[in-house]
Amino acid sequence: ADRFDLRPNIQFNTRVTAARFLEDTNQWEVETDQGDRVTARFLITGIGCISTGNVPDIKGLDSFRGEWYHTGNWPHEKVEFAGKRVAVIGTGSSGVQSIPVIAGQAERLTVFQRTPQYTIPARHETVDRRFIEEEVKPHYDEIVEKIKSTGHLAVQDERSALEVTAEERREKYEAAWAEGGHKFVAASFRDVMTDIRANETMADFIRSKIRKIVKDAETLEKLLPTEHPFGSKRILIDTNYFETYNRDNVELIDIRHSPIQEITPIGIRTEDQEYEFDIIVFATGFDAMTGAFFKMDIRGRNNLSLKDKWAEGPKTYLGLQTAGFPNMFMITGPGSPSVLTNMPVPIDQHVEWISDFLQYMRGHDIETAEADTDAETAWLAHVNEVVQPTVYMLADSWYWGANIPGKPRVFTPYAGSMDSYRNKCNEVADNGYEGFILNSGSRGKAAPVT
Ligand code: NA7
Repeated sequence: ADRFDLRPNIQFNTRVTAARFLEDTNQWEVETDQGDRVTARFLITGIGCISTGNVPDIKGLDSFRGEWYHTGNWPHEKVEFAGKRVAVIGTGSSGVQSIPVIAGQAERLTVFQRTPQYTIPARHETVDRRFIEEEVKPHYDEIVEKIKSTGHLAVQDERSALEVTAEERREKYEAAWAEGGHKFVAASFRDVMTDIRANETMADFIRSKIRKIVKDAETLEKLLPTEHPFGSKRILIDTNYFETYNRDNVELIDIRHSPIQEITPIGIRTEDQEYEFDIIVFATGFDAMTGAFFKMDIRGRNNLSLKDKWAEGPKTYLGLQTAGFPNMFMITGPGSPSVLTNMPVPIDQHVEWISDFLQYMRGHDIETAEADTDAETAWLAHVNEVVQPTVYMLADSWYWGANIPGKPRVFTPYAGSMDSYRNKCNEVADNGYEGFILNSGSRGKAAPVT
């Protein structure tokens, strides 16, 4: 912020509560919780895809006498787990990554699991200076280019997992497991995310690893993921997750078979039993993709609220704009690759694409740009089409909004490749921003640009 002298352009500790498009002046009026009322020609949201925490509506939470936290809203002060009986609800990324850490500090940890997960060792390690100086800096441009096109540096094996021998497959998976991280999939066979039989070879391999790690037979049985394909929910990476269940102070409760009934003043009661806790940690995820939008009252033309427009699921053109909301752009909005690729990549691409569009508008005397409804409908159909051949179809996940009761079941991110998405955006720009209605003219008297 200091290097680029950005501080004068940033207002800290401020929450936007509402934004309204004023049709007579073609301006956005933005309201904040600090009492500001600001007008601007453009409204660009960079509010994150997974930034609104979801604490499930479990009966009795108000009555709990201990402390409780949500992983997405963690306090800045240290939470003291030592000597405490702790519950963690949820085993997504936040669960599998916090469980080993909490287990190392708490007197006793009880994990409430709804769905067993596949997770890959992260193998985090210190990056040494020699690696940065000799292997990264001299190849910086090359690395950036590669990441821009695919989202990662891994080289995918162009073969099918099914066309190699079982021995070759095992060797490849073993090497990838030893290296760890998301490369496990990115550097694997081309069809593990699209062919269920290929996918099953990988799922089997991970289950064999879990079997080797977890010692207690009953706990192992609960931990084995069998009901959804690998990668159909967000792929997780962890440090010592499965190993944690070998500790004496850790217990796993399967709430798929014995659901949580209520939270009591002293703990959690499932169908079978009541457990006592000092601290409950909700690792229960987020109201993803749309939650942060709906926390603001955003209104476009004709006072149409975004919440009403998206009541059946978000509708966007390229995940960059939504029809009826002129000059409002979304960075990594619903319908763009966002969370399905390495986040800095789609953010970077959107920021550059939007900046170019704003310059184009300035250069061509365009007052407002807004997505055309037909283009939006066609894009939505395309987003639905590209997810069909993928394993994402085969599980409930936050990609579908399935973790929030009552949320429409719609696949929100764009499941095509980053490369094809980038090409499409570039093509739209090269064709004079086709699919956008561009109006020129003086304020309030917008006329279509021919
Ligand atoms: P996730 O991936 O949405 O995981 C949430 C976990 O909480 C998951 O295991 C859910 O089980 C469980 N959950 C959600 N609601 C409930 C209720 N009501 N009762 C019991 N269990 C519940 O969120 P994370 O924070 O872990 O990760 C989000 C992203 O952040 C992640 O993908 C990374 O990109 C970083 P389920 O699987 O739905 O049965």
